[in-house]
Amino acid sequence: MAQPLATPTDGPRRHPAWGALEIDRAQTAHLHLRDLFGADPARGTRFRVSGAGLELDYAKQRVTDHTLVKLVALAEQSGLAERRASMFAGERINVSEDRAVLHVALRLPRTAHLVVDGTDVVAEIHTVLARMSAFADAVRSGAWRGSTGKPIRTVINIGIGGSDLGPVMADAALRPFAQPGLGCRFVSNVDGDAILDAIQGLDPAETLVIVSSKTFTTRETMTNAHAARAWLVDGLGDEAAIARHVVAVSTNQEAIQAFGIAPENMFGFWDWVGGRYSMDSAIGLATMITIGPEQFAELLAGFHAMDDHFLRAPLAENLPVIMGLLAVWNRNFLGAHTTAVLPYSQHLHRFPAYLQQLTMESNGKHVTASGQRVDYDTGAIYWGEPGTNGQHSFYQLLHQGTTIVPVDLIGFLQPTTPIGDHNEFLLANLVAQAQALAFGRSASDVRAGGIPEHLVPHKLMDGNRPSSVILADALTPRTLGALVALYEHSVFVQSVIWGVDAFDQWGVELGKQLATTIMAQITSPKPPELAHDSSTNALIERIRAARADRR
Ligand code: G6Q
Repeated sequence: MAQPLATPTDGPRRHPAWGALEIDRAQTAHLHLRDLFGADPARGTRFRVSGAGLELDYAKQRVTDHTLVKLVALAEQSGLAERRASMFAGERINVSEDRAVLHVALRLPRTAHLVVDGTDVVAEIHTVLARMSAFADAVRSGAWRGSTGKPIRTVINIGIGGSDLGPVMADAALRPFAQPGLGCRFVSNVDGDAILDAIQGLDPAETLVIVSSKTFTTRETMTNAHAARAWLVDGLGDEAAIARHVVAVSTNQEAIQAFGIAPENMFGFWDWVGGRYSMDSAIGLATMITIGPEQFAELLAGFHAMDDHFLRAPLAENLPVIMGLLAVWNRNFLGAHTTAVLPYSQHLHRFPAYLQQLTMESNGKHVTASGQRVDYDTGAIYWGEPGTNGQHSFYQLLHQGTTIVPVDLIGFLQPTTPIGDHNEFLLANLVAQAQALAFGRSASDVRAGGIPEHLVPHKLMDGNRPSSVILADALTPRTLGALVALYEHSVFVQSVIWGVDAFDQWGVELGKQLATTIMAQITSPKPPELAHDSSTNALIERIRAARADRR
């Protein structure tokens, strides 16, 4: 029989508030959201916090005032304020990789100072931002010419994971701010279809490729970058043309030079920027070219406003803190395995995918920062789609399925571009979903509608399903920055409570290593000696046979 897990000494069970929350959970388990609202008519206006232009309504979460007090106590006992201070000061809080975690520095104003290891990182950041701005302006204005003298009409960003998901998400989110006539395409997957689709119909003479890779060694990105390079050289008939058509965003200057990109066409960042926290670094170059340096500065200002709120607001009035604590409550005390993020905004259609990396790569951990196995659940599975589309697909399970799925509903009070009553219809649906999830429909309500008795069980809805509503005025660069920073810090809060390192990602290594070996075996001219398990051996043989047939 498996041994029960020992309780890690740096996990949350050591805090009195954890035990108090377990008692709270037992004492409040019978309460329905109908009871909580019935007992407190002011709940809808009291359970709200706002900051950095965002409002969080968490009245429909299954918490009482007592629960909230204990959750805040858990944050205090976990040393959240101290951990937060350490992050903002540039201490090496990514312990397993021995690195500082300083994405918050990327959005500090030019006038700020932050000295890390003897260097003022703010000055360095603004030097890169200034170079990015000059380049973005040149591309946007047409001053930057391709090798044949034509201006750039399309940018292709080649990157994967943290070097792709943020720019892709922002490109969709900020479409109304994009410069007309200047398109942006993204290639991440090593599937040849991805790069072939991206170059489809493009003139190399009017195309700029940004190779975005922190390490500049990622196999997918390098494979796609070489394919793009070959397409450019082939189309422009000249190796030297690369200088006008390929730039790089990376921390690895040597590898960039080896690729043939001149240092002046490289935009750098630092090892203290984690991939999934990098959309506001030079990795945002494609975003900056699309929306322009001024709007990019707005994006950074939104991030910074939320950083400031996170740093200064009291824990009980702090948006990321409240969101992070509610996530812990739902995960560890209500047993929720997943969380759905449902933006009522078509332009945020890639936001759930972006958040999947941010949340799951950060907190999908099985050991604490000191390496002890956890004996409690950590990061939930995040997923989602825009509303109202999701309502016509998976919401059935949210309302009547046998598993509890807390949801974040995100809405904007003003449409980016008004058209009829579309935005009101969107928001009416957002509000209705939160209401239906919370209060459901009782059997007597169903019967009151004159429904045949055999349909009553099908039509009743238990309700008591937790949700939060996040509202902002409009989806602007500033709002987007604040929204991303809200989730970044909420993820950080959860990691502090769980005692895990939110900034490493060792779990992605094994698959990459195995793929290298398997790739060599698939492409080996001689039949390789396969010493894997029988399933893996058979799959490799099958792929080799198909490859041989193709030749
Ligand atoms: C993010 C991860 C990962 C990374 C990609 C791309 O936090 O580290 O998603 O961003 O693997 O890495 P490169 O930017 O080095 O190509």
